[in-house]
Amino acid sequence: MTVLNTLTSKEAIELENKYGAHNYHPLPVVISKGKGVFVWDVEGKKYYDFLSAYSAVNQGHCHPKIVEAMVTQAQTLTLTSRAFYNDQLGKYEKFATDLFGFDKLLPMNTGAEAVETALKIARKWGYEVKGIPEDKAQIVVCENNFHGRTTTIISFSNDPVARKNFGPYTEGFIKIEYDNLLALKETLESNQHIVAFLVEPIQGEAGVYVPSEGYLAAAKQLCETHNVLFIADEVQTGIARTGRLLATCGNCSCEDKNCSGDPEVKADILILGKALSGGAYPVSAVLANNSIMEVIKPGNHGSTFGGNPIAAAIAIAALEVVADENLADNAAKLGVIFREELTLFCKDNDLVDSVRGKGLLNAILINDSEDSSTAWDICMKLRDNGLLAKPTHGNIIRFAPPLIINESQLMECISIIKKTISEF
Ligand code: IF1
Repeated sequence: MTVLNTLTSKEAIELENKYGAHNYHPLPVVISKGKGVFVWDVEGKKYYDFLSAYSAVNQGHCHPKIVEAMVTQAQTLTLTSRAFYNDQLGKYEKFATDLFGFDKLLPMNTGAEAVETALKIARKWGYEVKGIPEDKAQIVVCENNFHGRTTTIISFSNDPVARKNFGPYTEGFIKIEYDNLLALKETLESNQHIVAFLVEPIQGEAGVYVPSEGYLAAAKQLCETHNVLFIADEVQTGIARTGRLLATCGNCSCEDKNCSGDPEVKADILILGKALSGGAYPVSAVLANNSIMEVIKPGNHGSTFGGNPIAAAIAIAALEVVADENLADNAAKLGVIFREELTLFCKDNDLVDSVRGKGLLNAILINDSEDSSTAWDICMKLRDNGLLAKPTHGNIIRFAPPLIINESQLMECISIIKKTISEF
């Protein structure tokens, strides 16, 4: 059988169903082109993208500056492995460490790999700097976390779908309630072997759960008191998504125009992925200061593709776009409008319970049971009306457009969302 260039949506879906593993349940739409905030399906229908590849495409689809960096580098040098130096990686490491305010960066490819990297660094730091006895290191994590899908990461997930029948599980993790400072305090006080606290500044997969004001700063303070590393997983919240360059902005040098970061919350280990590449390429990174990062020695960790020249060139361009186009400010400003408009809508609509989020990472709660199909049905109708979004946890719909969206586009999308839901 020949795989034709021009498939219909139906044919493309059938191919994936037949020849691909069924590890996803996609919305039935087959996208073949993207530009800015829009994507087009193979039949030429245009949609607003309100998922942004799970926040990887913050800079918008096929951003010309990112594509240009990618193509130019692809025509020059793609991969050397880390057995040799390449002329792009150092430039990128300097650029990113200056921007985020850390001494060093360790480059990887996917978010899960970067999380794994952070866990390894924290454990090694625990043994070699903190003086934890061999094999006793513990890392505190939060209930309902999402940090990726490797065997170790799913070991500390409490989502049965992600976890069941993938054991035996990796040891060394203590789970506490998210947004609960007392739980963190008691755990840190009662266990001398804790090396790190791993946390999402906003829990994405859990349904865009924003913690109480001051939670992260106080958690960081508790970690400092107990000589425990505060690891921020900003794979999803980072790169301007929540209205600042980072949700845990620390003393990064991202300039006032892009950042109103809370100076009290600076991670000891920062994990980035997704929009670090603007969605053009898998690029992830772990950042830390020398006192932590220097526990990693040659041979301790790495990846064939991590730090490759294409990734480095793309990441610089992707970060420049965030600053050049004031994406953090735009996300902050439009996020306020989005939540105001939908909060008003909730008041007269019984189907939408509430809206929550920060910047342009938002979700609505559908007033129906978790196992109902209402949120899915709404997403199908949104699709028909030209807007793509996806439910999470059954009754929650996440809305995360590219951060380059403008106010009139956002208003149009808000009216599509209102009209669609009103029809239910
Ligand atoms: C999927 C959600 C988003 C992440 C955080 C690490 C990773 C992720 C905070 C791993 C990945 C994804 C992956 C995705 C669904 C998704 C997601 F629905 F689960 F919550 F973004 F909204 N840390 N998040 O959110 O990064 O290895 O995937 O590059 O399809 O599994 P990765």
